[in-house]
Amino acid sequence: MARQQLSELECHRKQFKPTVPDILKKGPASVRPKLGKATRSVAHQETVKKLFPHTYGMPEVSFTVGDNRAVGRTAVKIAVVLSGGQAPGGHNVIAGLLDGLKKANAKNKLVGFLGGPSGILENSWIEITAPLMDSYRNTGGFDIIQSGRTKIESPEQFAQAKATMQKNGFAALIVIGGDDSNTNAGLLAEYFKREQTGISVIGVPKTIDGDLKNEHIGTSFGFDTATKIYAELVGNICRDVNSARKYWHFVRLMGRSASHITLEVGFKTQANIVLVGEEVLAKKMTLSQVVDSIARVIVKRSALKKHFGVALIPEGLIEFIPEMKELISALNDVLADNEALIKPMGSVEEKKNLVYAKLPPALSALMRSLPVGIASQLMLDRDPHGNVQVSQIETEKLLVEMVKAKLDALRVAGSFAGKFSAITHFFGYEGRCGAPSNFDANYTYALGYTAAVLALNRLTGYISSVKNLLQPPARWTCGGAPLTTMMNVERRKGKEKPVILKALVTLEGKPFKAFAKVRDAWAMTESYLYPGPIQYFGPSAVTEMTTKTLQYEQKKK
Ligand code: FBP
Repeated sequence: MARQQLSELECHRKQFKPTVPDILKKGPASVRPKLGKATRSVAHQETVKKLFPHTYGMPEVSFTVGDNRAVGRTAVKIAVVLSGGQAPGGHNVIAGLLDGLKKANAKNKLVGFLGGPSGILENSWIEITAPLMDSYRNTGGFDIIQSGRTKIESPEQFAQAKATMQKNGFAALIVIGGDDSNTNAGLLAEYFKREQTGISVIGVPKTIDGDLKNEHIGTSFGFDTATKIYAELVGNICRDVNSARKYWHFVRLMGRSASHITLEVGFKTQANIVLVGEEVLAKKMTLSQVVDSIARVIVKRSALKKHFGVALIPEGLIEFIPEMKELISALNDVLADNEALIKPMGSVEEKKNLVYAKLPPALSALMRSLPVGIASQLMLDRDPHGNVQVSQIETEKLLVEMVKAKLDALRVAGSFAGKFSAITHFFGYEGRCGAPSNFDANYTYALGYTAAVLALNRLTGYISSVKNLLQPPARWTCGGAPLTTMMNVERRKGKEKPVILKALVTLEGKPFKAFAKVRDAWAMTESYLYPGPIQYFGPSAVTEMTTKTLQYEQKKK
């Protein structure tokens, strides 16, 4: 249903007209997809080729100007689905899609599956009409059709997806999702082609985590807005810290595995400590080495009478610490193998004792060394598959408790005489549904419009690719990249699976190198930056600003 009541900002924001890349301005009928070179997957080429016999090796597609009136001749119905975690800009992808489709032929229809991929299986959808769309333009969230994390995996589910698409006469499915959802889009495209359905599947790169990127995707949408929201909050904390000068704030930031969000927020605020999970892994650091590295900064600052500071911790840190990863995996096995024994146990203590006895001695000792609350959390918070829910572990609290213990030991040894009073935060959901920044509003609209052009041209197995992102939006280039080019083979749940390669922070990458040069200065000083709230109106220097990550990665020098 169209939303009746809008906030003041939403009313004004509704008027915002995304800048359409020049190539798309005259609509799908004036865009010709130009086929480039044949492609290959990033790794494991032979295996990926075997798994995708119908869609492997397809050429890259770039859009050029040209008469293409055929795309609007027959009216089509196209379906869209939002998959996985929310990311600012999802509604504008749908707006771009709708506008692209209607521009090609006013009789074209767009429908949205409800509640994520489960909507495909349950044949649950609504039509995205113009009035409905208009009340969601330039807004955050995925509430227009909601999202979900159901994975279409089994042969029965694939057949069900095909049945739904065919029964309703949908010519294409647009999957807006992260690496896993786009992997699924690639598998569906392959299946639909094998079954000769003629149904296209096109992906759109979404995730605040920023880890779905490669030579075809400069950034996933939502990263820009989410990091701006977190940076505003962290900047405010930095200013509070610098005013009160009595607390250390430990802030965990979302990002299931990659540390891009934390690094970007680090650039935007210049907090004293910025942990990067990928560096911890590269250096094979133990938990106690991570704790020591934090304690060192606290001790040094306290020697300057600075008993305060801000530390940023990526959500995925735990899994980058090799021994913790090992512990979590062993714990998953022990919990699964002993479920019958554990289930009837009354107290957590009883359960813990059993687990301590079953774990290999070194891991048992590690688990015993963890603060009581965290050890219990490891035992209790399990996902539907029975695995430890790593994203629920309060790493910021774990680190504060362990740092406290370390500082106490240093105090006894006479090497620390300062104060340490810590406050913890977790910023995650706060950033996922914010109103998209101008960058994300423009980018998502262009991604959606591009997806419409790809689908109208009956291409399949492609992801919408909008490039040249450091230029003004009018100069962005548009096209598609085959999903198979991004795939490699990884072990998932004990089986070899083709998956889109996740882009982690690399220590050789320009963003990390830039950070490594300045982090010591950030540690000892109060060079905090206060980015403030996202600006939607006003000088372009603030309204059109992109991320430091994108700038470091894409600037020529
Ligand atoms: P996507 O990769 O699906 O975009 O989701 C990312 C994310 O926001 C992570 O940052 C976070 O760890 C996770 O989702 C939280 O998931 P949930 O919404 O299921 O709690």
